[in-house]
Amino acid sequence: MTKIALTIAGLDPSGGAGIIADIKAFAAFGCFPTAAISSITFQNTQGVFGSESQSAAAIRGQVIPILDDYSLDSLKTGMLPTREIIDEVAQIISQRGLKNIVVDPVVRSTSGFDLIDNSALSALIERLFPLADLITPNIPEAERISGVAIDSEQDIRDAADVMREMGARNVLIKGGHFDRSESNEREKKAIDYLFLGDDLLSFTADYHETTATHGTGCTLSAAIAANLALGKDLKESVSIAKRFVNEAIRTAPMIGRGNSPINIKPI
Ligand code: PXL
Repeated sequence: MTKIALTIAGLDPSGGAGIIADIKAFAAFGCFPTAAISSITFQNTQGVFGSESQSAAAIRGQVIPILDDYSLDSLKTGMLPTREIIDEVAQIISQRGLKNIVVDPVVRSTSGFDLIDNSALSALIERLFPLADLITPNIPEAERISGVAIDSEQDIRDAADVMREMGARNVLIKGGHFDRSESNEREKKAIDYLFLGDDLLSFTADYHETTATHGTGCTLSAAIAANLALGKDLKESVSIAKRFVNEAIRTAPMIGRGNSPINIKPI
């Protein structure tokens, strides 16, 4: 049985992040990819130079015909730049009873471009967190959402608690952005923290000192959604996706003049 995954996310025309990364990740796990564009961004490996958000009607116009035609096995959301888009996506999820929802709370690009405004961020928290099976903030995102400054593992727990109080059932905080200035164990490891209900699980991978990181967040959440579509549970999906992204970073093609896209391919 072919499993079908949908991404609602931004278009990065240079191919590293957003829906192109999501589609590649879905396909790498054998899922049939579908995609709706929330925003057309203007960017390359060196930075994001602007974006044009789609209207809520354009989101509905793209997504409803897909849902009328296919039975969806999972949904991943990425960059959702406006409150109107977020309200529309939340309404579609509720109305259609969609399952296996991974929300990547995309806040800003690595190069510092704000991909979402404050009003949209509060809509994301209020409307989408309660509908998500998993949210996948990185450390800067977890800090902006929770208001907790993260310098330690305890801070990560505190930030996760705040986000769970906001309505997120399960939270994956990605440790790739941890400050590595002090030499300790974390210096050589990329640790992700999965708060699964009341349990905390950590996933450790070798940290690669590299600039080839463009698209890692998108790819991870899409790979988790793909594995949920295949019927894996959340813990196994995160574990498989983490290894997948780590390998994609390790074998990145080093193209472009900035942060190279990672190598999203079947393993
Ligand atoms: O990694 C965050 C992200 C998500 N989606 C799109 C992006 C970016 C970062 O640049 O461009 C479309």
